[in-house]
Amino acid sequence: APVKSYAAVDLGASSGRVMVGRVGPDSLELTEAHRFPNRPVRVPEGLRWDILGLYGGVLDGLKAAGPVDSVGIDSWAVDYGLLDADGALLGNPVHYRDPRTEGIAEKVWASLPAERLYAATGLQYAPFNTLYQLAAARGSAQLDRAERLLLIPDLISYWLTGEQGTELTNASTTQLIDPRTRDWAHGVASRLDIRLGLFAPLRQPGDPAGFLRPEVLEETGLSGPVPVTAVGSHDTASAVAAVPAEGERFAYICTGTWSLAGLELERPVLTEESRAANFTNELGLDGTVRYLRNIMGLWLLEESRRSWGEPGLDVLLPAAAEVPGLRSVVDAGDPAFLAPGRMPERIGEACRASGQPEPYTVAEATRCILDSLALAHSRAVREAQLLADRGVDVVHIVGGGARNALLCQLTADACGLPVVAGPAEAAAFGNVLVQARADGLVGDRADMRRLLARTQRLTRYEPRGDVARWREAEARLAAR
Ligand code: LFR
Repeated sequence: APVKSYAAVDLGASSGRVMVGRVGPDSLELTEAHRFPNRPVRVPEGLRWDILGLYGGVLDGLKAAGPVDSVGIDSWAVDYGLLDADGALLGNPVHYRDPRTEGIAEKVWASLPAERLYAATGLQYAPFNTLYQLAAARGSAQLDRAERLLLIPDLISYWLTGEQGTELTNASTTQLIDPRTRDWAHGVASRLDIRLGLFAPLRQPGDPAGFLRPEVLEETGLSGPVPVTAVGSHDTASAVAAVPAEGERFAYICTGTWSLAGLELERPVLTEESRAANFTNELGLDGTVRYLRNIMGLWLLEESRRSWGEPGLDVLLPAAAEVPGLRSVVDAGDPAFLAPGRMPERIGEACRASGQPEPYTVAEATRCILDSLALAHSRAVREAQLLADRGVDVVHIVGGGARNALLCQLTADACGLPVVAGPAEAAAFGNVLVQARADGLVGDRADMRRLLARTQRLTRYEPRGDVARWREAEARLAAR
């Protein structure tokens, strides 16, 4: 049987990559064709994505990838580019960490109460949900002139193919989708005066999304036709598709810049308790719901390393493993950590405010961050089970953090459950597997997961039985 090749374009908050997946009936291999930095740029108007730079990196990557049977694109969620009536991009896409949405949610809730918004969309409150970004942009010259809004992967796809669409899993992060109908939330949009006509028609993961344009073929040296396939274009949707789990009794944590911790469900949970606990119902493959909580993730460490002069993880992690654990913890779900800058100071301040010692050395600060992440992971896994009435026996960690043995062990300890770590490049795997499935090479979601479990090296961490200490640390935060 043939082995086929698929290019996965995976754009993350700090780097983009083009990976090549080779898929056979019983084989799955991923190699990196090209990796390039994603450096947000601060201009006088605010924090922006260098989208042309990213597109250039994608073209370089496709060239390095060589002949492939199709291409799929995923990226972080919620952000978008606006196009004018000629299809030209109106300005650089705004970064979700840009402060323009400060104070906007309260204004939105004045016309549509938060409770009703949650019941209609199932999306957790985050200041950067596309809905709030559009509310913040209301009346701007750019939005007034816009005829089309394309989410980041859909914009890259448009430039590659000339065709426009709005892929569903990422559309669900706009807060303009009803998770029950998996279609636009018309009532919400009209109430908030958001033009749904800005969005291109919805498409599903697995749908055809056009062919590389002749100019793209020329620039990349590929020979056509090369189809582009819509994948779970939200990176988290692709990553969850690549959780190598068996059955249903598992939780997942997608770790990278963010930690996304939760469950895969068949139906959304839209209760008031769920809203109060800030769980989100994003849409996944095949009618599934990604029921999860956003946790600040390794952003806390990356931002801290930036202000420490970029010490390597090979030095930081062993040092952090040596210092006493659970001395101080912060709430890693707190939006107070969203903006860039002064991260170690802000963490120190949060420790002091909750009556805990401030980390003194870099090793202590690193340990505080990892303990805090593990604690937030365990809280999300526990609360998701209660709110969704679904028990789990194992926690899967995928994404970059799966390589961080200390974080994986601490998460197992805090959860009191075994952790299975890997694959680290989950988003790219999910991207590739959805293309292979559209191509008829793999079967359903369970087959995709079985193929991963059989072919990828996974690491298991057993809990070390000190859950009570973690609950005690959690109480310090709650007492605040
Ligand atoms: C992870 C992610 C999260 C989303 C955040 C912002 O890369 O896509 O799922 O909440 O980035 O878009």
